[in-house]
Amino acid sequence: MRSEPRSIPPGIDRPSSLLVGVGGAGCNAVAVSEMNHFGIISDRDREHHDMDIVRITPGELEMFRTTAPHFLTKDLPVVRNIIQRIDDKDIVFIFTGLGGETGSHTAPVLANISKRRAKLVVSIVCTPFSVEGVDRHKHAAEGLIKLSLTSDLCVVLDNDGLAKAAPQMQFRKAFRVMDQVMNFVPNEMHQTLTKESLKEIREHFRECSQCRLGVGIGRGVYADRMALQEAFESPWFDPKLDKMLSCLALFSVGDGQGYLVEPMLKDLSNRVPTATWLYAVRSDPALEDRVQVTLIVGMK
Ligand SMILES: Nc1nc2c(ncn2[C@@H]2O[C@H](COP(=O)(O)OP(=O)(O)OP(=O)(O)O)[C@@H](O)[C@H]2O)c(=O)[nH]1
Ligand SMILES: [Mg+2]
Repeated sequence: MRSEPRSIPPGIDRPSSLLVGVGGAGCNAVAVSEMNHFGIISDRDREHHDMDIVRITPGELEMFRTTAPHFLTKDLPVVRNIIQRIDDKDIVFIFTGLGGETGSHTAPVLANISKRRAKLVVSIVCTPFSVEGVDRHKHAAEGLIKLSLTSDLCVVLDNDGLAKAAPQMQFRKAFRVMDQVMNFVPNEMHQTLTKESLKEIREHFRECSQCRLGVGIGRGVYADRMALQEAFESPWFDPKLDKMLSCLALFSVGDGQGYLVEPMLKDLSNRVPTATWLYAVRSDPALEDRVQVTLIVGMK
């Protein structure tokens, strides 16, 4: 049965948000953010980031790998250390590259700790390139199962999507692009959601195990169609239409472009009549005559 998209009531009470990068990739991705952030990295990782860092010892990492997140107690110094940083935040965004040991095994622990304190826990993860080897994929698969159980939303971006879109791109460049794309989620959610809406968002995605991300920008006469087309053709946007369950559309519109939202909502319900859509709109004069749409699509 088809349902009309529901608007998140606009408000001025913005949530307090915190980004946490876990492991080398996660820290690289949060490092480009202007939002409040810190990193969690293992002792053996020699990378230096110009940010607040919590170090994990090999013993702690082994405990995270072998213990279900909800069995870890807050008596552990490292857990207390993390709690201190996330206490009183409304949304905790967790960034990690699955496949390494630190990110794959620590991110679910962090999500579990955050879920008891924050109103919303959103994980944004990338999965390894196919060529990265069996061990990486094994850690990634283990981490993803735990993370989708412990996060309210778990947005998964497959690195292979980027390889398909730009096959000649070097790993290092591809990672920098991925860092930017991952940041769309906190940037847009922080600026469009209100504190009061977070409970509704959490309920909306309750039945979804994973989410996909599509981002598009349009301008000119067909700005609305262009933006949606681009979002649906994003390299990381591969959900099967019949598996799309609960979706969130975040629109940013330039001056005087607000009238484009309604046709875009119609288009969305026509493309995926079986999904339930929530949406929010913000105006951003810097976009001028452009309109940007960010789709977070939850799947069964
Ligand atoms: N977006 C992004 N992804 C990366 C980057 N570096 C690595 N990756 C991806 O993230 C996965 C995990 O790598 P790391 O972050 O180095 O692993 P880690 O969590 O630090 O774990 P260990 O080093 O094994 O303790 C890799 O398999 C790559 O697919 C990066 O700078 N940015
Ligand atoms: Mg590492």
